[in-house]
Amino acid sequence: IALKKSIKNLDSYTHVRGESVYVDDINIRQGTFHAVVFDAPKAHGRIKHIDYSKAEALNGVERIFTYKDIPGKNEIGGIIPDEPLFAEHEVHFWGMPIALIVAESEFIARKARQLITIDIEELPVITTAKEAKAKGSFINAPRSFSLGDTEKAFKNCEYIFEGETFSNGQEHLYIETQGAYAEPQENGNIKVTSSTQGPTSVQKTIAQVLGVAMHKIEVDVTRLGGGFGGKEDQATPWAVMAALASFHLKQSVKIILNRHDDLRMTGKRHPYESTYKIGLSKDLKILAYQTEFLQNSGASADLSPAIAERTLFHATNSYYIPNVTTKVLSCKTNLPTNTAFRGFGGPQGMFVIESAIAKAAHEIGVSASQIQETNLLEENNTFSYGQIAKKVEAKNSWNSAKSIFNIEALEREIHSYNKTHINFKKGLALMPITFGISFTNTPMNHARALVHIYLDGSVGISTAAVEMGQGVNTKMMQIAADVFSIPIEKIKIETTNTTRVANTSPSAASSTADLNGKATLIACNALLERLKIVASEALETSKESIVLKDGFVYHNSEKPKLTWTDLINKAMLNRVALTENAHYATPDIHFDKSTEKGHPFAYHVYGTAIITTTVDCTRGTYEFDSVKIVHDYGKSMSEGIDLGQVEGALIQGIGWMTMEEIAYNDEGKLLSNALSTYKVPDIFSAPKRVEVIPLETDGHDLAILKSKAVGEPPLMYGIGAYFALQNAIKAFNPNYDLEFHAPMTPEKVLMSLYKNP
Ligand code: LUZ
Ligand code: MOS
Repeated sequence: IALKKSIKNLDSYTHVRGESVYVDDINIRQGTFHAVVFDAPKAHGRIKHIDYSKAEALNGVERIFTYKDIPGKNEIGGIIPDEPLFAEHEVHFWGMPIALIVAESEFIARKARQLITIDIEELPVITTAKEAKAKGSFINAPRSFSLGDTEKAFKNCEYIFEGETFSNGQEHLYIETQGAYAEPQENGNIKVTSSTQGPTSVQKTIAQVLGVAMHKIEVDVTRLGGGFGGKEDQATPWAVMAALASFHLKQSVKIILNRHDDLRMTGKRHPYESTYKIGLSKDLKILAYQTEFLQNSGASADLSPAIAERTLFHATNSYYIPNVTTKVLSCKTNLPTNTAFRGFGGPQGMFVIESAIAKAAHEIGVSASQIQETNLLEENNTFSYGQIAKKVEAKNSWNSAKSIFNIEALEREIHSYNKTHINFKKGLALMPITFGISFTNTPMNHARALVHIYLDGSVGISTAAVEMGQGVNTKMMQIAADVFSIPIEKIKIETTNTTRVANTSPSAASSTADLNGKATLIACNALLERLKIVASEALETSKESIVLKDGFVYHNSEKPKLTWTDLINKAMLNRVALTENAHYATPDIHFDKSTEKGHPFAYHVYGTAIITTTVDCTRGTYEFDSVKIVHDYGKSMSEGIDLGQVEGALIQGIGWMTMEEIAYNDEGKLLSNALSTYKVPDIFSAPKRVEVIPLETDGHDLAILKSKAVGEPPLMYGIGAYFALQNAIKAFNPNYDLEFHAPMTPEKVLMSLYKNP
């Protein structure tokens, strides 16, 4: 069966019927308790006293758990052990968990929460990365990448520009909020259903907090209602809390954060304050580039060090710059611990280089696209981290976008529109992207698959992949269907479960389909080889002449000799193993942190977007007229799913750059704490037209069936939205002094339109 590239995400059938199961939909056991978190009402301070007595006395409250009830370690940090599950004597952010209230119902637990009183001696609050830097408040040591000799190169530059940029955080807004359900099993074992991207880290952390062996904890995931990185690390605490309560009470415990609690207690994309210095030659070659990124990490490390690292990896986006010095500081503040978010620090880095280019273009008096085009990455260029760029598609995607979408005509159209309109102005920007695929932490790049063929010929597959709407389960089915040449209906993807596939990396880094798909492919191919031997014996022919096609076994003729089910029956009678367990680890990748050089990425994904906008210059409001993209899918194995990823990521990127505005006050309290004050793009603010043309390329051998990773890269097309708006503002207000402070909200657009007129 040739791959059905037009396949739909198979989850869509249960989604539209409301039959898809999320944590909150599980049939709960009789006697299940419900839990609500009591959290810090101040961003920084010493806990003087907490009075739980009234809450404990409330009818229906079973028990309140604090750090004192932890039998193992009060520690949930991943990369650095600096994060308690429950605050002990100090609180470090507004929303930091202090206790877990367990009651007969969520309603009662919430009521009890209101009865708790707390006395906190307040300490100084840091909310910005700059303040943290000034006070020497850091998560870890700074990191720095360098290539060439930046200092010397600046001496030879015709133009040098310096400036500052800011990009704000971003709320994940997964539709399914954080949650978990813990059920006690016999012998003190616990099964936890979690809405997590990383079942193994949930399992490991529960074991650590409870002080038990990992094999006592089973973590199961059916699917997530969105993750976007927000559940790579931060699904863990809620699962640990449910497990802790279940451990003590010997009862099932369920916790589902409501939207308010989720918004207040969980971290977001990291805000970055950055400075840049860019140097260009007379013919617009970028000769030197220097940056310092201040990452607002929040109260503890979480994934911040890895995210900071990816900022450095993507600091030059799609450009070759021979002399680069980049530095990143992970700044410890009193905000909720910021975390993974689609792009993982890459977008933050790319926004700075695009800002530097926009600034240079403005000052020199050329268009930014001239500078972008002049510096696009070419084959065998070196990235600042030492990897040699291979199979580069930067120019190919750029030139294709320009010609396919007729950029000259678009530019002429905009020019004449702006000439004839006074109160409305249009702007256009091009946004090339280059994104590295692999976990930057090399040891994480592995996965396993467990494939059973049942005796009726149906197939069950378990992997480490977590389905979170991205369609990875459909891709796994396609792989098995392709290898066995059987219809997709014969294949089932099991839940992601730590007892079937152990020691897994999270579903993240756009790599889930590649890693788990390769493992599935290896397992299926091993079974196929075995089955071909069975067939060749049954048909008394050579193994090489056996072909499986469309559910039948053939050899040397058009007539099928056996059905797939006959073949499986014969294999059973011959006592041949119909189960295979396969392991895949990405070859060829390595990175040496002592030199900050290596070959960390299996491959890169490329593409170019052209974004156009119309600004209402009386109101500051805007629309995106169109986004036209040429994207490098490699050889897409599921065109609809991949297109969905591009569209979703693009709009999420535009939201980050233009309308999603996270606000904390100086005391560290989240102001944008509801969906009435935090706006994500809806159908009305989505671009009026989105066109995505696949770039014709060979794909890459390290991509599953040459179908390149698609989850994160297209988010960064959204960065172009900022610069399209800026160009429209410039058309109205030539005296506008460029600022690089995202998001570019309508308020900010309005102010910019009338600044120094
Ligand atoms: N998660 C992670 C990621 O742990 N390492 C990565 O390199 C990464 N990249 C993107 C998204 N999540
Ligand atoms: Mo992620 S930002 O969990 O790939």
